[in-house]
Amino acid sequence: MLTSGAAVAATTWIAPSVLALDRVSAAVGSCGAPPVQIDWSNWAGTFPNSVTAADGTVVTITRNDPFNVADAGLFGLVFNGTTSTLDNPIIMAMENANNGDYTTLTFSFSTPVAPCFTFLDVDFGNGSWEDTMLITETLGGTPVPLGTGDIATGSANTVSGTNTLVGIGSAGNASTDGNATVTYPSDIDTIEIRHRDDSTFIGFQYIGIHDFRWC
Ligand SMILES: [Ca+2]
Ligand SMILES: [Ca+2]
Repeated sequence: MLTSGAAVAATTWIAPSVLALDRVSAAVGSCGAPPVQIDWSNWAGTFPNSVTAADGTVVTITRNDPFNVADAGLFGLVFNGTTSTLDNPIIMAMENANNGDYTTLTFSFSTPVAPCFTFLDVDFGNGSWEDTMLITETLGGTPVPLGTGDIATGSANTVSGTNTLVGIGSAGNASTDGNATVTYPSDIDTIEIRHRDDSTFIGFQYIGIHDFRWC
């Protein structure tokens, strides 16, 4: 069960970040036109530690839980259902113990690609959780910057600082308010996604990562 989403936030519609039209062709909450290369539904209920994409690219996934805060029954596993309107996302879930605790998922690609994918439920509960995503990527070991224009935010999150997406409002489990789509402007071969909480809240929080697409 994914129970941390608060009641649907109220709302004033907030314009998503402006994107170059050749980067993303769909609205917030869904990755654009490139074909689905990895549909996580094929690994529902499991941790997909190594997968072969539709085009043959092999993607290896590793989990890191340096503070021992991950929810063992959810962290890195593909959710067996639909949440935030999208089916079968990989879940990052934790019960942080101290301000700044985090978990990490690292995706390593056998050949460089420029993927896009949608985060689910990156949100903030007033006086409780604050999902903070530090997204770093490299090509041959060299960092590839992820600019503000490369992340189409939802109304419950915003880009805050370099490669950082942070929750600013609560998103219900059936809404797209906490969804945000990342589109890489150039090739990468490694993506590290760190789920952190900078609030003093101690308790359960989660985010999701939907299908990977690239041309
Ligand atoms: Ca799917
Ligand atoms: Ca969340």
